[in-house]
Amino acid sequence: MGKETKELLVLEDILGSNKKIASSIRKKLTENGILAINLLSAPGSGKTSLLEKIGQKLKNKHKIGVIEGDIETERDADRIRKAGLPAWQITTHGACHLEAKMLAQIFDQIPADLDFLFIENVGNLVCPASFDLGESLRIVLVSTPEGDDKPKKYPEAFITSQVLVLTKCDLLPYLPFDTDRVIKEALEINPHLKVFKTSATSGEGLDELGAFLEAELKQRRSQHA
Ligand SMILES: Nc1nc2c(ncn2[C@@H]2O[C@H](COP(=O)(O)OP(=O)(O)O)[C@@H](O)[C@H]2O)c(=O)[nH]1
Ligand SMILES: [Mg+2]
Repeated sequence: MGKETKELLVLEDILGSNKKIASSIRKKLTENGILAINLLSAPGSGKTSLLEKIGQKLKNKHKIGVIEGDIETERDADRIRKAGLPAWQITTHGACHLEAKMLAQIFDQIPADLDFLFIENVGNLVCPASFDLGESLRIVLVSTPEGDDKPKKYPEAFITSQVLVLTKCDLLPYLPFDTDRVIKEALEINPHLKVFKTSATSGEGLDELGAFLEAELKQRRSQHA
């Protein structure tokens, strides 16, 4: 067997076992009526800031938990706790993405009566796209300073997501970022993407995103009932 074939078989094995664990996580979350949301994007694109703000909006009406994925440190979980939300940090010690087995290890700490479970993946637009975590909704974020050429360079993240959130839209007056181009490219890759333009700084688009998430929760619960 050639080296490349062996590598492919190992990868298929890892993805296969990840899929099994993810399916059992999804089953438990769905049974408990929890909407789990996996956030994918490059480092620094505004995942934690968005969660701080959207979490504060939703927490008056809903029970929320946040899983934070990072290579090292508890920094993002600390930020989320400061925003008044419970958070669990997973440190991957080098791995560039979260895997379902990492969630399974802390799963018994997650309250069964949550409404929303947000999962902030490791900052990376590539590897996290291949690993199902048992979520019911996947959000890909693109921040305006990253440039408007990203969807076709990193298609997998856009193909596997249901929602595209453009972040840091308050910076648009200062950047050569063509919002229409990004949305057009993203929709060419995945026509089903629901798109939101947001800013954690100005608050733009957060009410709309919050209302969408609440509607998704309601719809999925009624489907499962
Ligand atoms: N101007 C602006 N800066 C933002 C916004 N959201 C986040 N940032 C800044 O971008 C940097 C990275 O944000 P962070 O939430 O840590 O990104 P993450 O690595 O994806 O979690 C921080 O310095 C934030 O203050 C935004 O909406 N507008
Ligand atoms: Mg973060």
